[in-house]
Amino acid sequence: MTSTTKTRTVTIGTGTYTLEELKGAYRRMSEIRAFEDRLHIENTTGDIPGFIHLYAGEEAIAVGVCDNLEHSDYIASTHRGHGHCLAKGCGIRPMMCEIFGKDEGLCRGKGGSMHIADLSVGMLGANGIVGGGPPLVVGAALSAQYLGNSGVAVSFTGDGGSNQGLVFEAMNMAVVLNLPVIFVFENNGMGEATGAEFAVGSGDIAGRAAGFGLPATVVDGTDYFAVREAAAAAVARARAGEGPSVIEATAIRFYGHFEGDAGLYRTPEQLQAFKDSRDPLKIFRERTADVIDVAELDAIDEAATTEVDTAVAYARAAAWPAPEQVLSDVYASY
Ligand SMILES: Cc1ncc(C[n+]2csc(CCOP(=O)(O)OP(=O)(O)O)c2C)c(N)n1
Repeated sequence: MTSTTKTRTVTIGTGTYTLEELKGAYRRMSEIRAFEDRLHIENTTGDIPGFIHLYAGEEAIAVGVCDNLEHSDYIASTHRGHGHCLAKGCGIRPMMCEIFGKDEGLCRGKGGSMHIADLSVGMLGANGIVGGGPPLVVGAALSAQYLGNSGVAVSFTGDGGSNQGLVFEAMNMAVVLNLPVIFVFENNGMGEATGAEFAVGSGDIAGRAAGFGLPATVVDGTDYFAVREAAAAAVARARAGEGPSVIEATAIRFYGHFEGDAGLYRTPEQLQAFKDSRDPLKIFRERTADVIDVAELDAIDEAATTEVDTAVAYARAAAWPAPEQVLSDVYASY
């Protein structure tokens, strides 16, 4: 790492960042962590309708990718979508209202955790259909290519989702049409309770890209800088009209598959060892230890917790959708 106080920029890996950019990246990861840690507790009250799947442990993937994107670019998420939403710019309060089913939620309380969408920031939606994101971003990228606006579209898909047939169709079509797409595979080693080493044939998700003629990179998804650099290269390639690519990012999810999962497929000791060695926030702190004071990062954590506390209180007190809204937004209108 090198730094200059004159320009206030820091070089980490092959990237150069201002201190404000670094603190912003940490803040976004910290907000995701605070959001998910709080939902883990809130869910036990029974006041959250539907299932929730928490993203803690994978923060560096969403933030490392989305820090290369503009609001005019598109992402398509998964059932584990809160981190992607926050990283792409969805607000903490309207997301919390959505998860609590309230009228001020991003989808007026009708989507809930697994269907949050906010087109104003290019967030096409969380998705209960495993493997559903890649075909969506192929469509979004086709529109960007047609309009010639240099937009890119990114899908996030799990290791389990990587085995879905429509993912392969989407990859093939992206190559055939030379679309500005990045397929990000979040390999957290588990699809529900099934290990990726059992369910992923060959065990090599990124290796499958070669079959479509797609460039692919494998990165440590717990290292913000590794993800950020890999995504920067893929985004630059897509914006330059050089076509789609694949990133496989490895990480560990810190909570169960869904809230309520007994998690019997890993011991508390194994989980603790993962948390000790593969926590993206801790790793970010280590990599920036020479340039950012610990106290500043602690203050960012505290502010994130306070913002989430405020959002929960707001969402709990917020109004339910009016009964007459039940059929609004059910069908698209043009
Ligand atoms: C098409 C489809 N098949 C099965 C499911 C049930 N399901 C929900 S999440 C999940 C596991 C997904 O694992 P992975 O893609 O690795 O994502 P992770 O949960 O690890 O983030 C499955 C099988 C579903 N929602 N959609």
